[in-house]
Amino acid sequence: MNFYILTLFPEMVEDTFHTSIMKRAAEKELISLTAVNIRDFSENKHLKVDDYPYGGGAGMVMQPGPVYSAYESIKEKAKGARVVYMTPQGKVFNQKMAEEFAKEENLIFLCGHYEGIDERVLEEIVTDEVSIGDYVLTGGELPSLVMMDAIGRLVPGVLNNDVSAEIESFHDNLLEYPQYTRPVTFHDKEVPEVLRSGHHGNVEKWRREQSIIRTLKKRPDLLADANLTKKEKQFLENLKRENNK
Ligand code: 6GU
Repeated sequence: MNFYILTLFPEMVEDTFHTSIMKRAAEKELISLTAVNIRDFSENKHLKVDDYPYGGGAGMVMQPGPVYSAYESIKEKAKGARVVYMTPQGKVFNQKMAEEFAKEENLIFLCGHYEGIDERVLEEIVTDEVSIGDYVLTGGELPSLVMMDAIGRLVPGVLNNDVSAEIESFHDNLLEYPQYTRPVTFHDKEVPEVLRSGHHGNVEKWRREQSIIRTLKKRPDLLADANLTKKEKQFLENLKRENNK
């Protein structure tokens, strides 16, 4: 997976990206990041890339020329890549979208700043508009880092344990079950007996049930799209009935 990012703050993205698991994945050449500084394509001797909005109003708008030239500088290498514009007006990012984007070979992220980017260049190059939630940030850099982390960890080989990407939170639209490690007793609380029993089937069943219990308690909205067996649906109905007593 090759990520490209068009930004006014390349160091911010590169430094954060090249940390921990993504750093190791980049060293293994499973993923790569190319940050393009939009300012390098300024058409102005002061390296300005923004100007006042036509029609008036607060703030500055990023000019179309430098954004387009930055895009052109990588478009051959990133052949056929989707161009993801990070904006609070976009579709709200979720795990399903991460899984879809993870199938791509190249992805280009476009990060705006100030009051936004001239509409004409957006119309020309953007294929997807994505937001990371209903709040406003100062730029698209943090959102694109969020997306690259969520997508990068799905690339085969990036996580040590290749099953862990599947069984974590949001697999089957359920939250993750509780985890325990040594010691057996901490502050008078014991690790559940079933996890120490060595009975694989019972452990699996207990974990699935805990996932359902947790999802019902913390994120009941997820259950509408959860992948449950007939038995698990019955278990969920019993839980709801118990809760209503
Ligand atoms: Cl993608 N950009 C900005 N500027 N703010 C956001 C966002 C994106 N997602 C949530 N808030």
